[in-house]
Amino acid sequence: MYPTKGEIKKMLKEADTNKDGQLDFEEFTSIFIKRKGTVDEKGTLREAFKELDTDNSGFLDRKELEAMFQPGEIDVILKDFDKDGDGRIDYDEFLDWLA
Ligand SMILES: [Ca+2]
Ligand SMILES: [Ca+2]
Repeated sequence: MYPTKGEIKKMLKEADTNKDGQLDFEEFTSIFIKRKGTVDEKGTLREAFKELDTDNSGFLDRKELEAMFQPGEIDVILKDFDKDGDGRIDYDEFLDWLA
């Protein structure tokens, strides 16, 4: 059972711990940290990544991140994730961020 896009969104909403209607960077991180202990950790993270990667390019670009984040948040995410500076998040960068 892989999470659907709706489930990911629900998960993100539930992670909004201070209930301000916005998911801040820390809350977003906590979702994946929480999931890291599960048996199918890698599979789950890969599926989460694939759900975000709507055009299946293997990268999360700004447009895809915009579906879920405010522009200011995307700046932070790209700054933190994008180790090679190509403006996109690949799966390795996504995993690195969690390490
Ligand atoms: Ca993509
Ligand atoms: Ca990159």
